[in-house]
Amino acid sequence: QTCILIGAPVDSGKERRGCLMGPDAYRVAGLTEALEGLGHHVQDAGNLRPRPAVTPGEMPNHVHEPAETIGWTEALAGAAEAAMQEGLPIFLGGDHSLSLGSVAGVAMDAARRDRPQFVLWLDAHSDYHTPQSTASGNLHGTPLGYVTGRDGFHGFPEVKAPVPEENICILGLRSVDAAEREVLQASRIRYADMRAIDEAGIARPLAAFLEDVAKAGGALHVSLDVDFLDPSFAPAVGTTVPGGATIREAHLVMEMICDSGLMTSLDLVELNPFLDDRGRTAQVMVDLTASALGRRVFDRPTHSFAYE
Ligand code: DIR
Ligand code: MN
Ligand code: MN
Ligand code: MN
Repeated sequence: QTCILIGAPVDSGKERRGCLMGPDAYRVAGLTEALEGLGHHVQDAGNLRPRPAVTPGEMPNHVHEPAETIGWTEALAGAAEAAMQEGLPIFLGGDHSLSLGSVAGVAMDAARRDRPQFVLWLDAHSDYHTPQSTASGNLHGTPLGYVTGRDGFHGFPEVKAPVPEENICILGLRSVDAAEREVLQASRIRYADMRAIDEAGIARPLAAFLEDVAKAGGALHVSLDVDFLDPSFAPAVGTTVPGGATIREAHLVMEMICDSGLMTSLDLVELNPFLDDRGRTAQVMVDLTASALGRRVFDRPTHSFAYE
């Protein structure tokens, strides 16, 4: 298959700088070579630039750099929708605010094809804030709020194809703000926090979700935040939270995604190469991407979504 690498050096979604170096770190870590080695055709589209910053409408004062994030959202939504015609886009972040645009754009493409859009969110955080509910003012905590059509994103492009809450699954949660917890629990978004994963394993909730995507004939966007992973082997992220997914849990998720054949687009987000240790986090992210796109030890002769 054709993989389209879209560099998105977005750094406006939070205070701490450095994610703008992410796209080049993935290139240096050998993403193209890894995917070509698996037989894919790789097209590196280079790095995107944001549309000129526009003054947002009513935005709470503590919201950090809304104008720049609006510019990125416009650019990314357009690029995402266009890339879906050509192959499987891989968005090289950049912080997680890039997903306001990437998810909005791929969902537009799915809507035009009359396919339901599904989203798998691999993250320590639920990223379900609005500009009104965020305490930090960091818009990297808002992409799921935006793409589901929550109110308050004044000045952002209108979300023409909102993703239904029940089509979203979050795995890896261990840091959920009070204001998000209430709305998340009241929503139809499904999620497994790290305790649930400890108790039942990560394969069960993922298999159940993939089965629903398959039954619905859906398009599947996967959004992989570096902080989904335990910081002991993925330290290059501004918001480390101990107790994350192990390297094997993360590879299992990617291998199951690959076996399902359902993934249609992918975000790699929150890598901050300035905080990395000899490139090891970038390398782990490249290896996980390779697992999602076919790297394996042995083929599994039959695959099933059932983990009963
Ligand atoms: C936090 C951090 N919940 C916030 N969010 C992060 O600022 O709203 N998401 N790091 O991945
Ligand atoms: Mn900033
Ligand atoms: Mn995130
Ligand atoms: Mn996170």
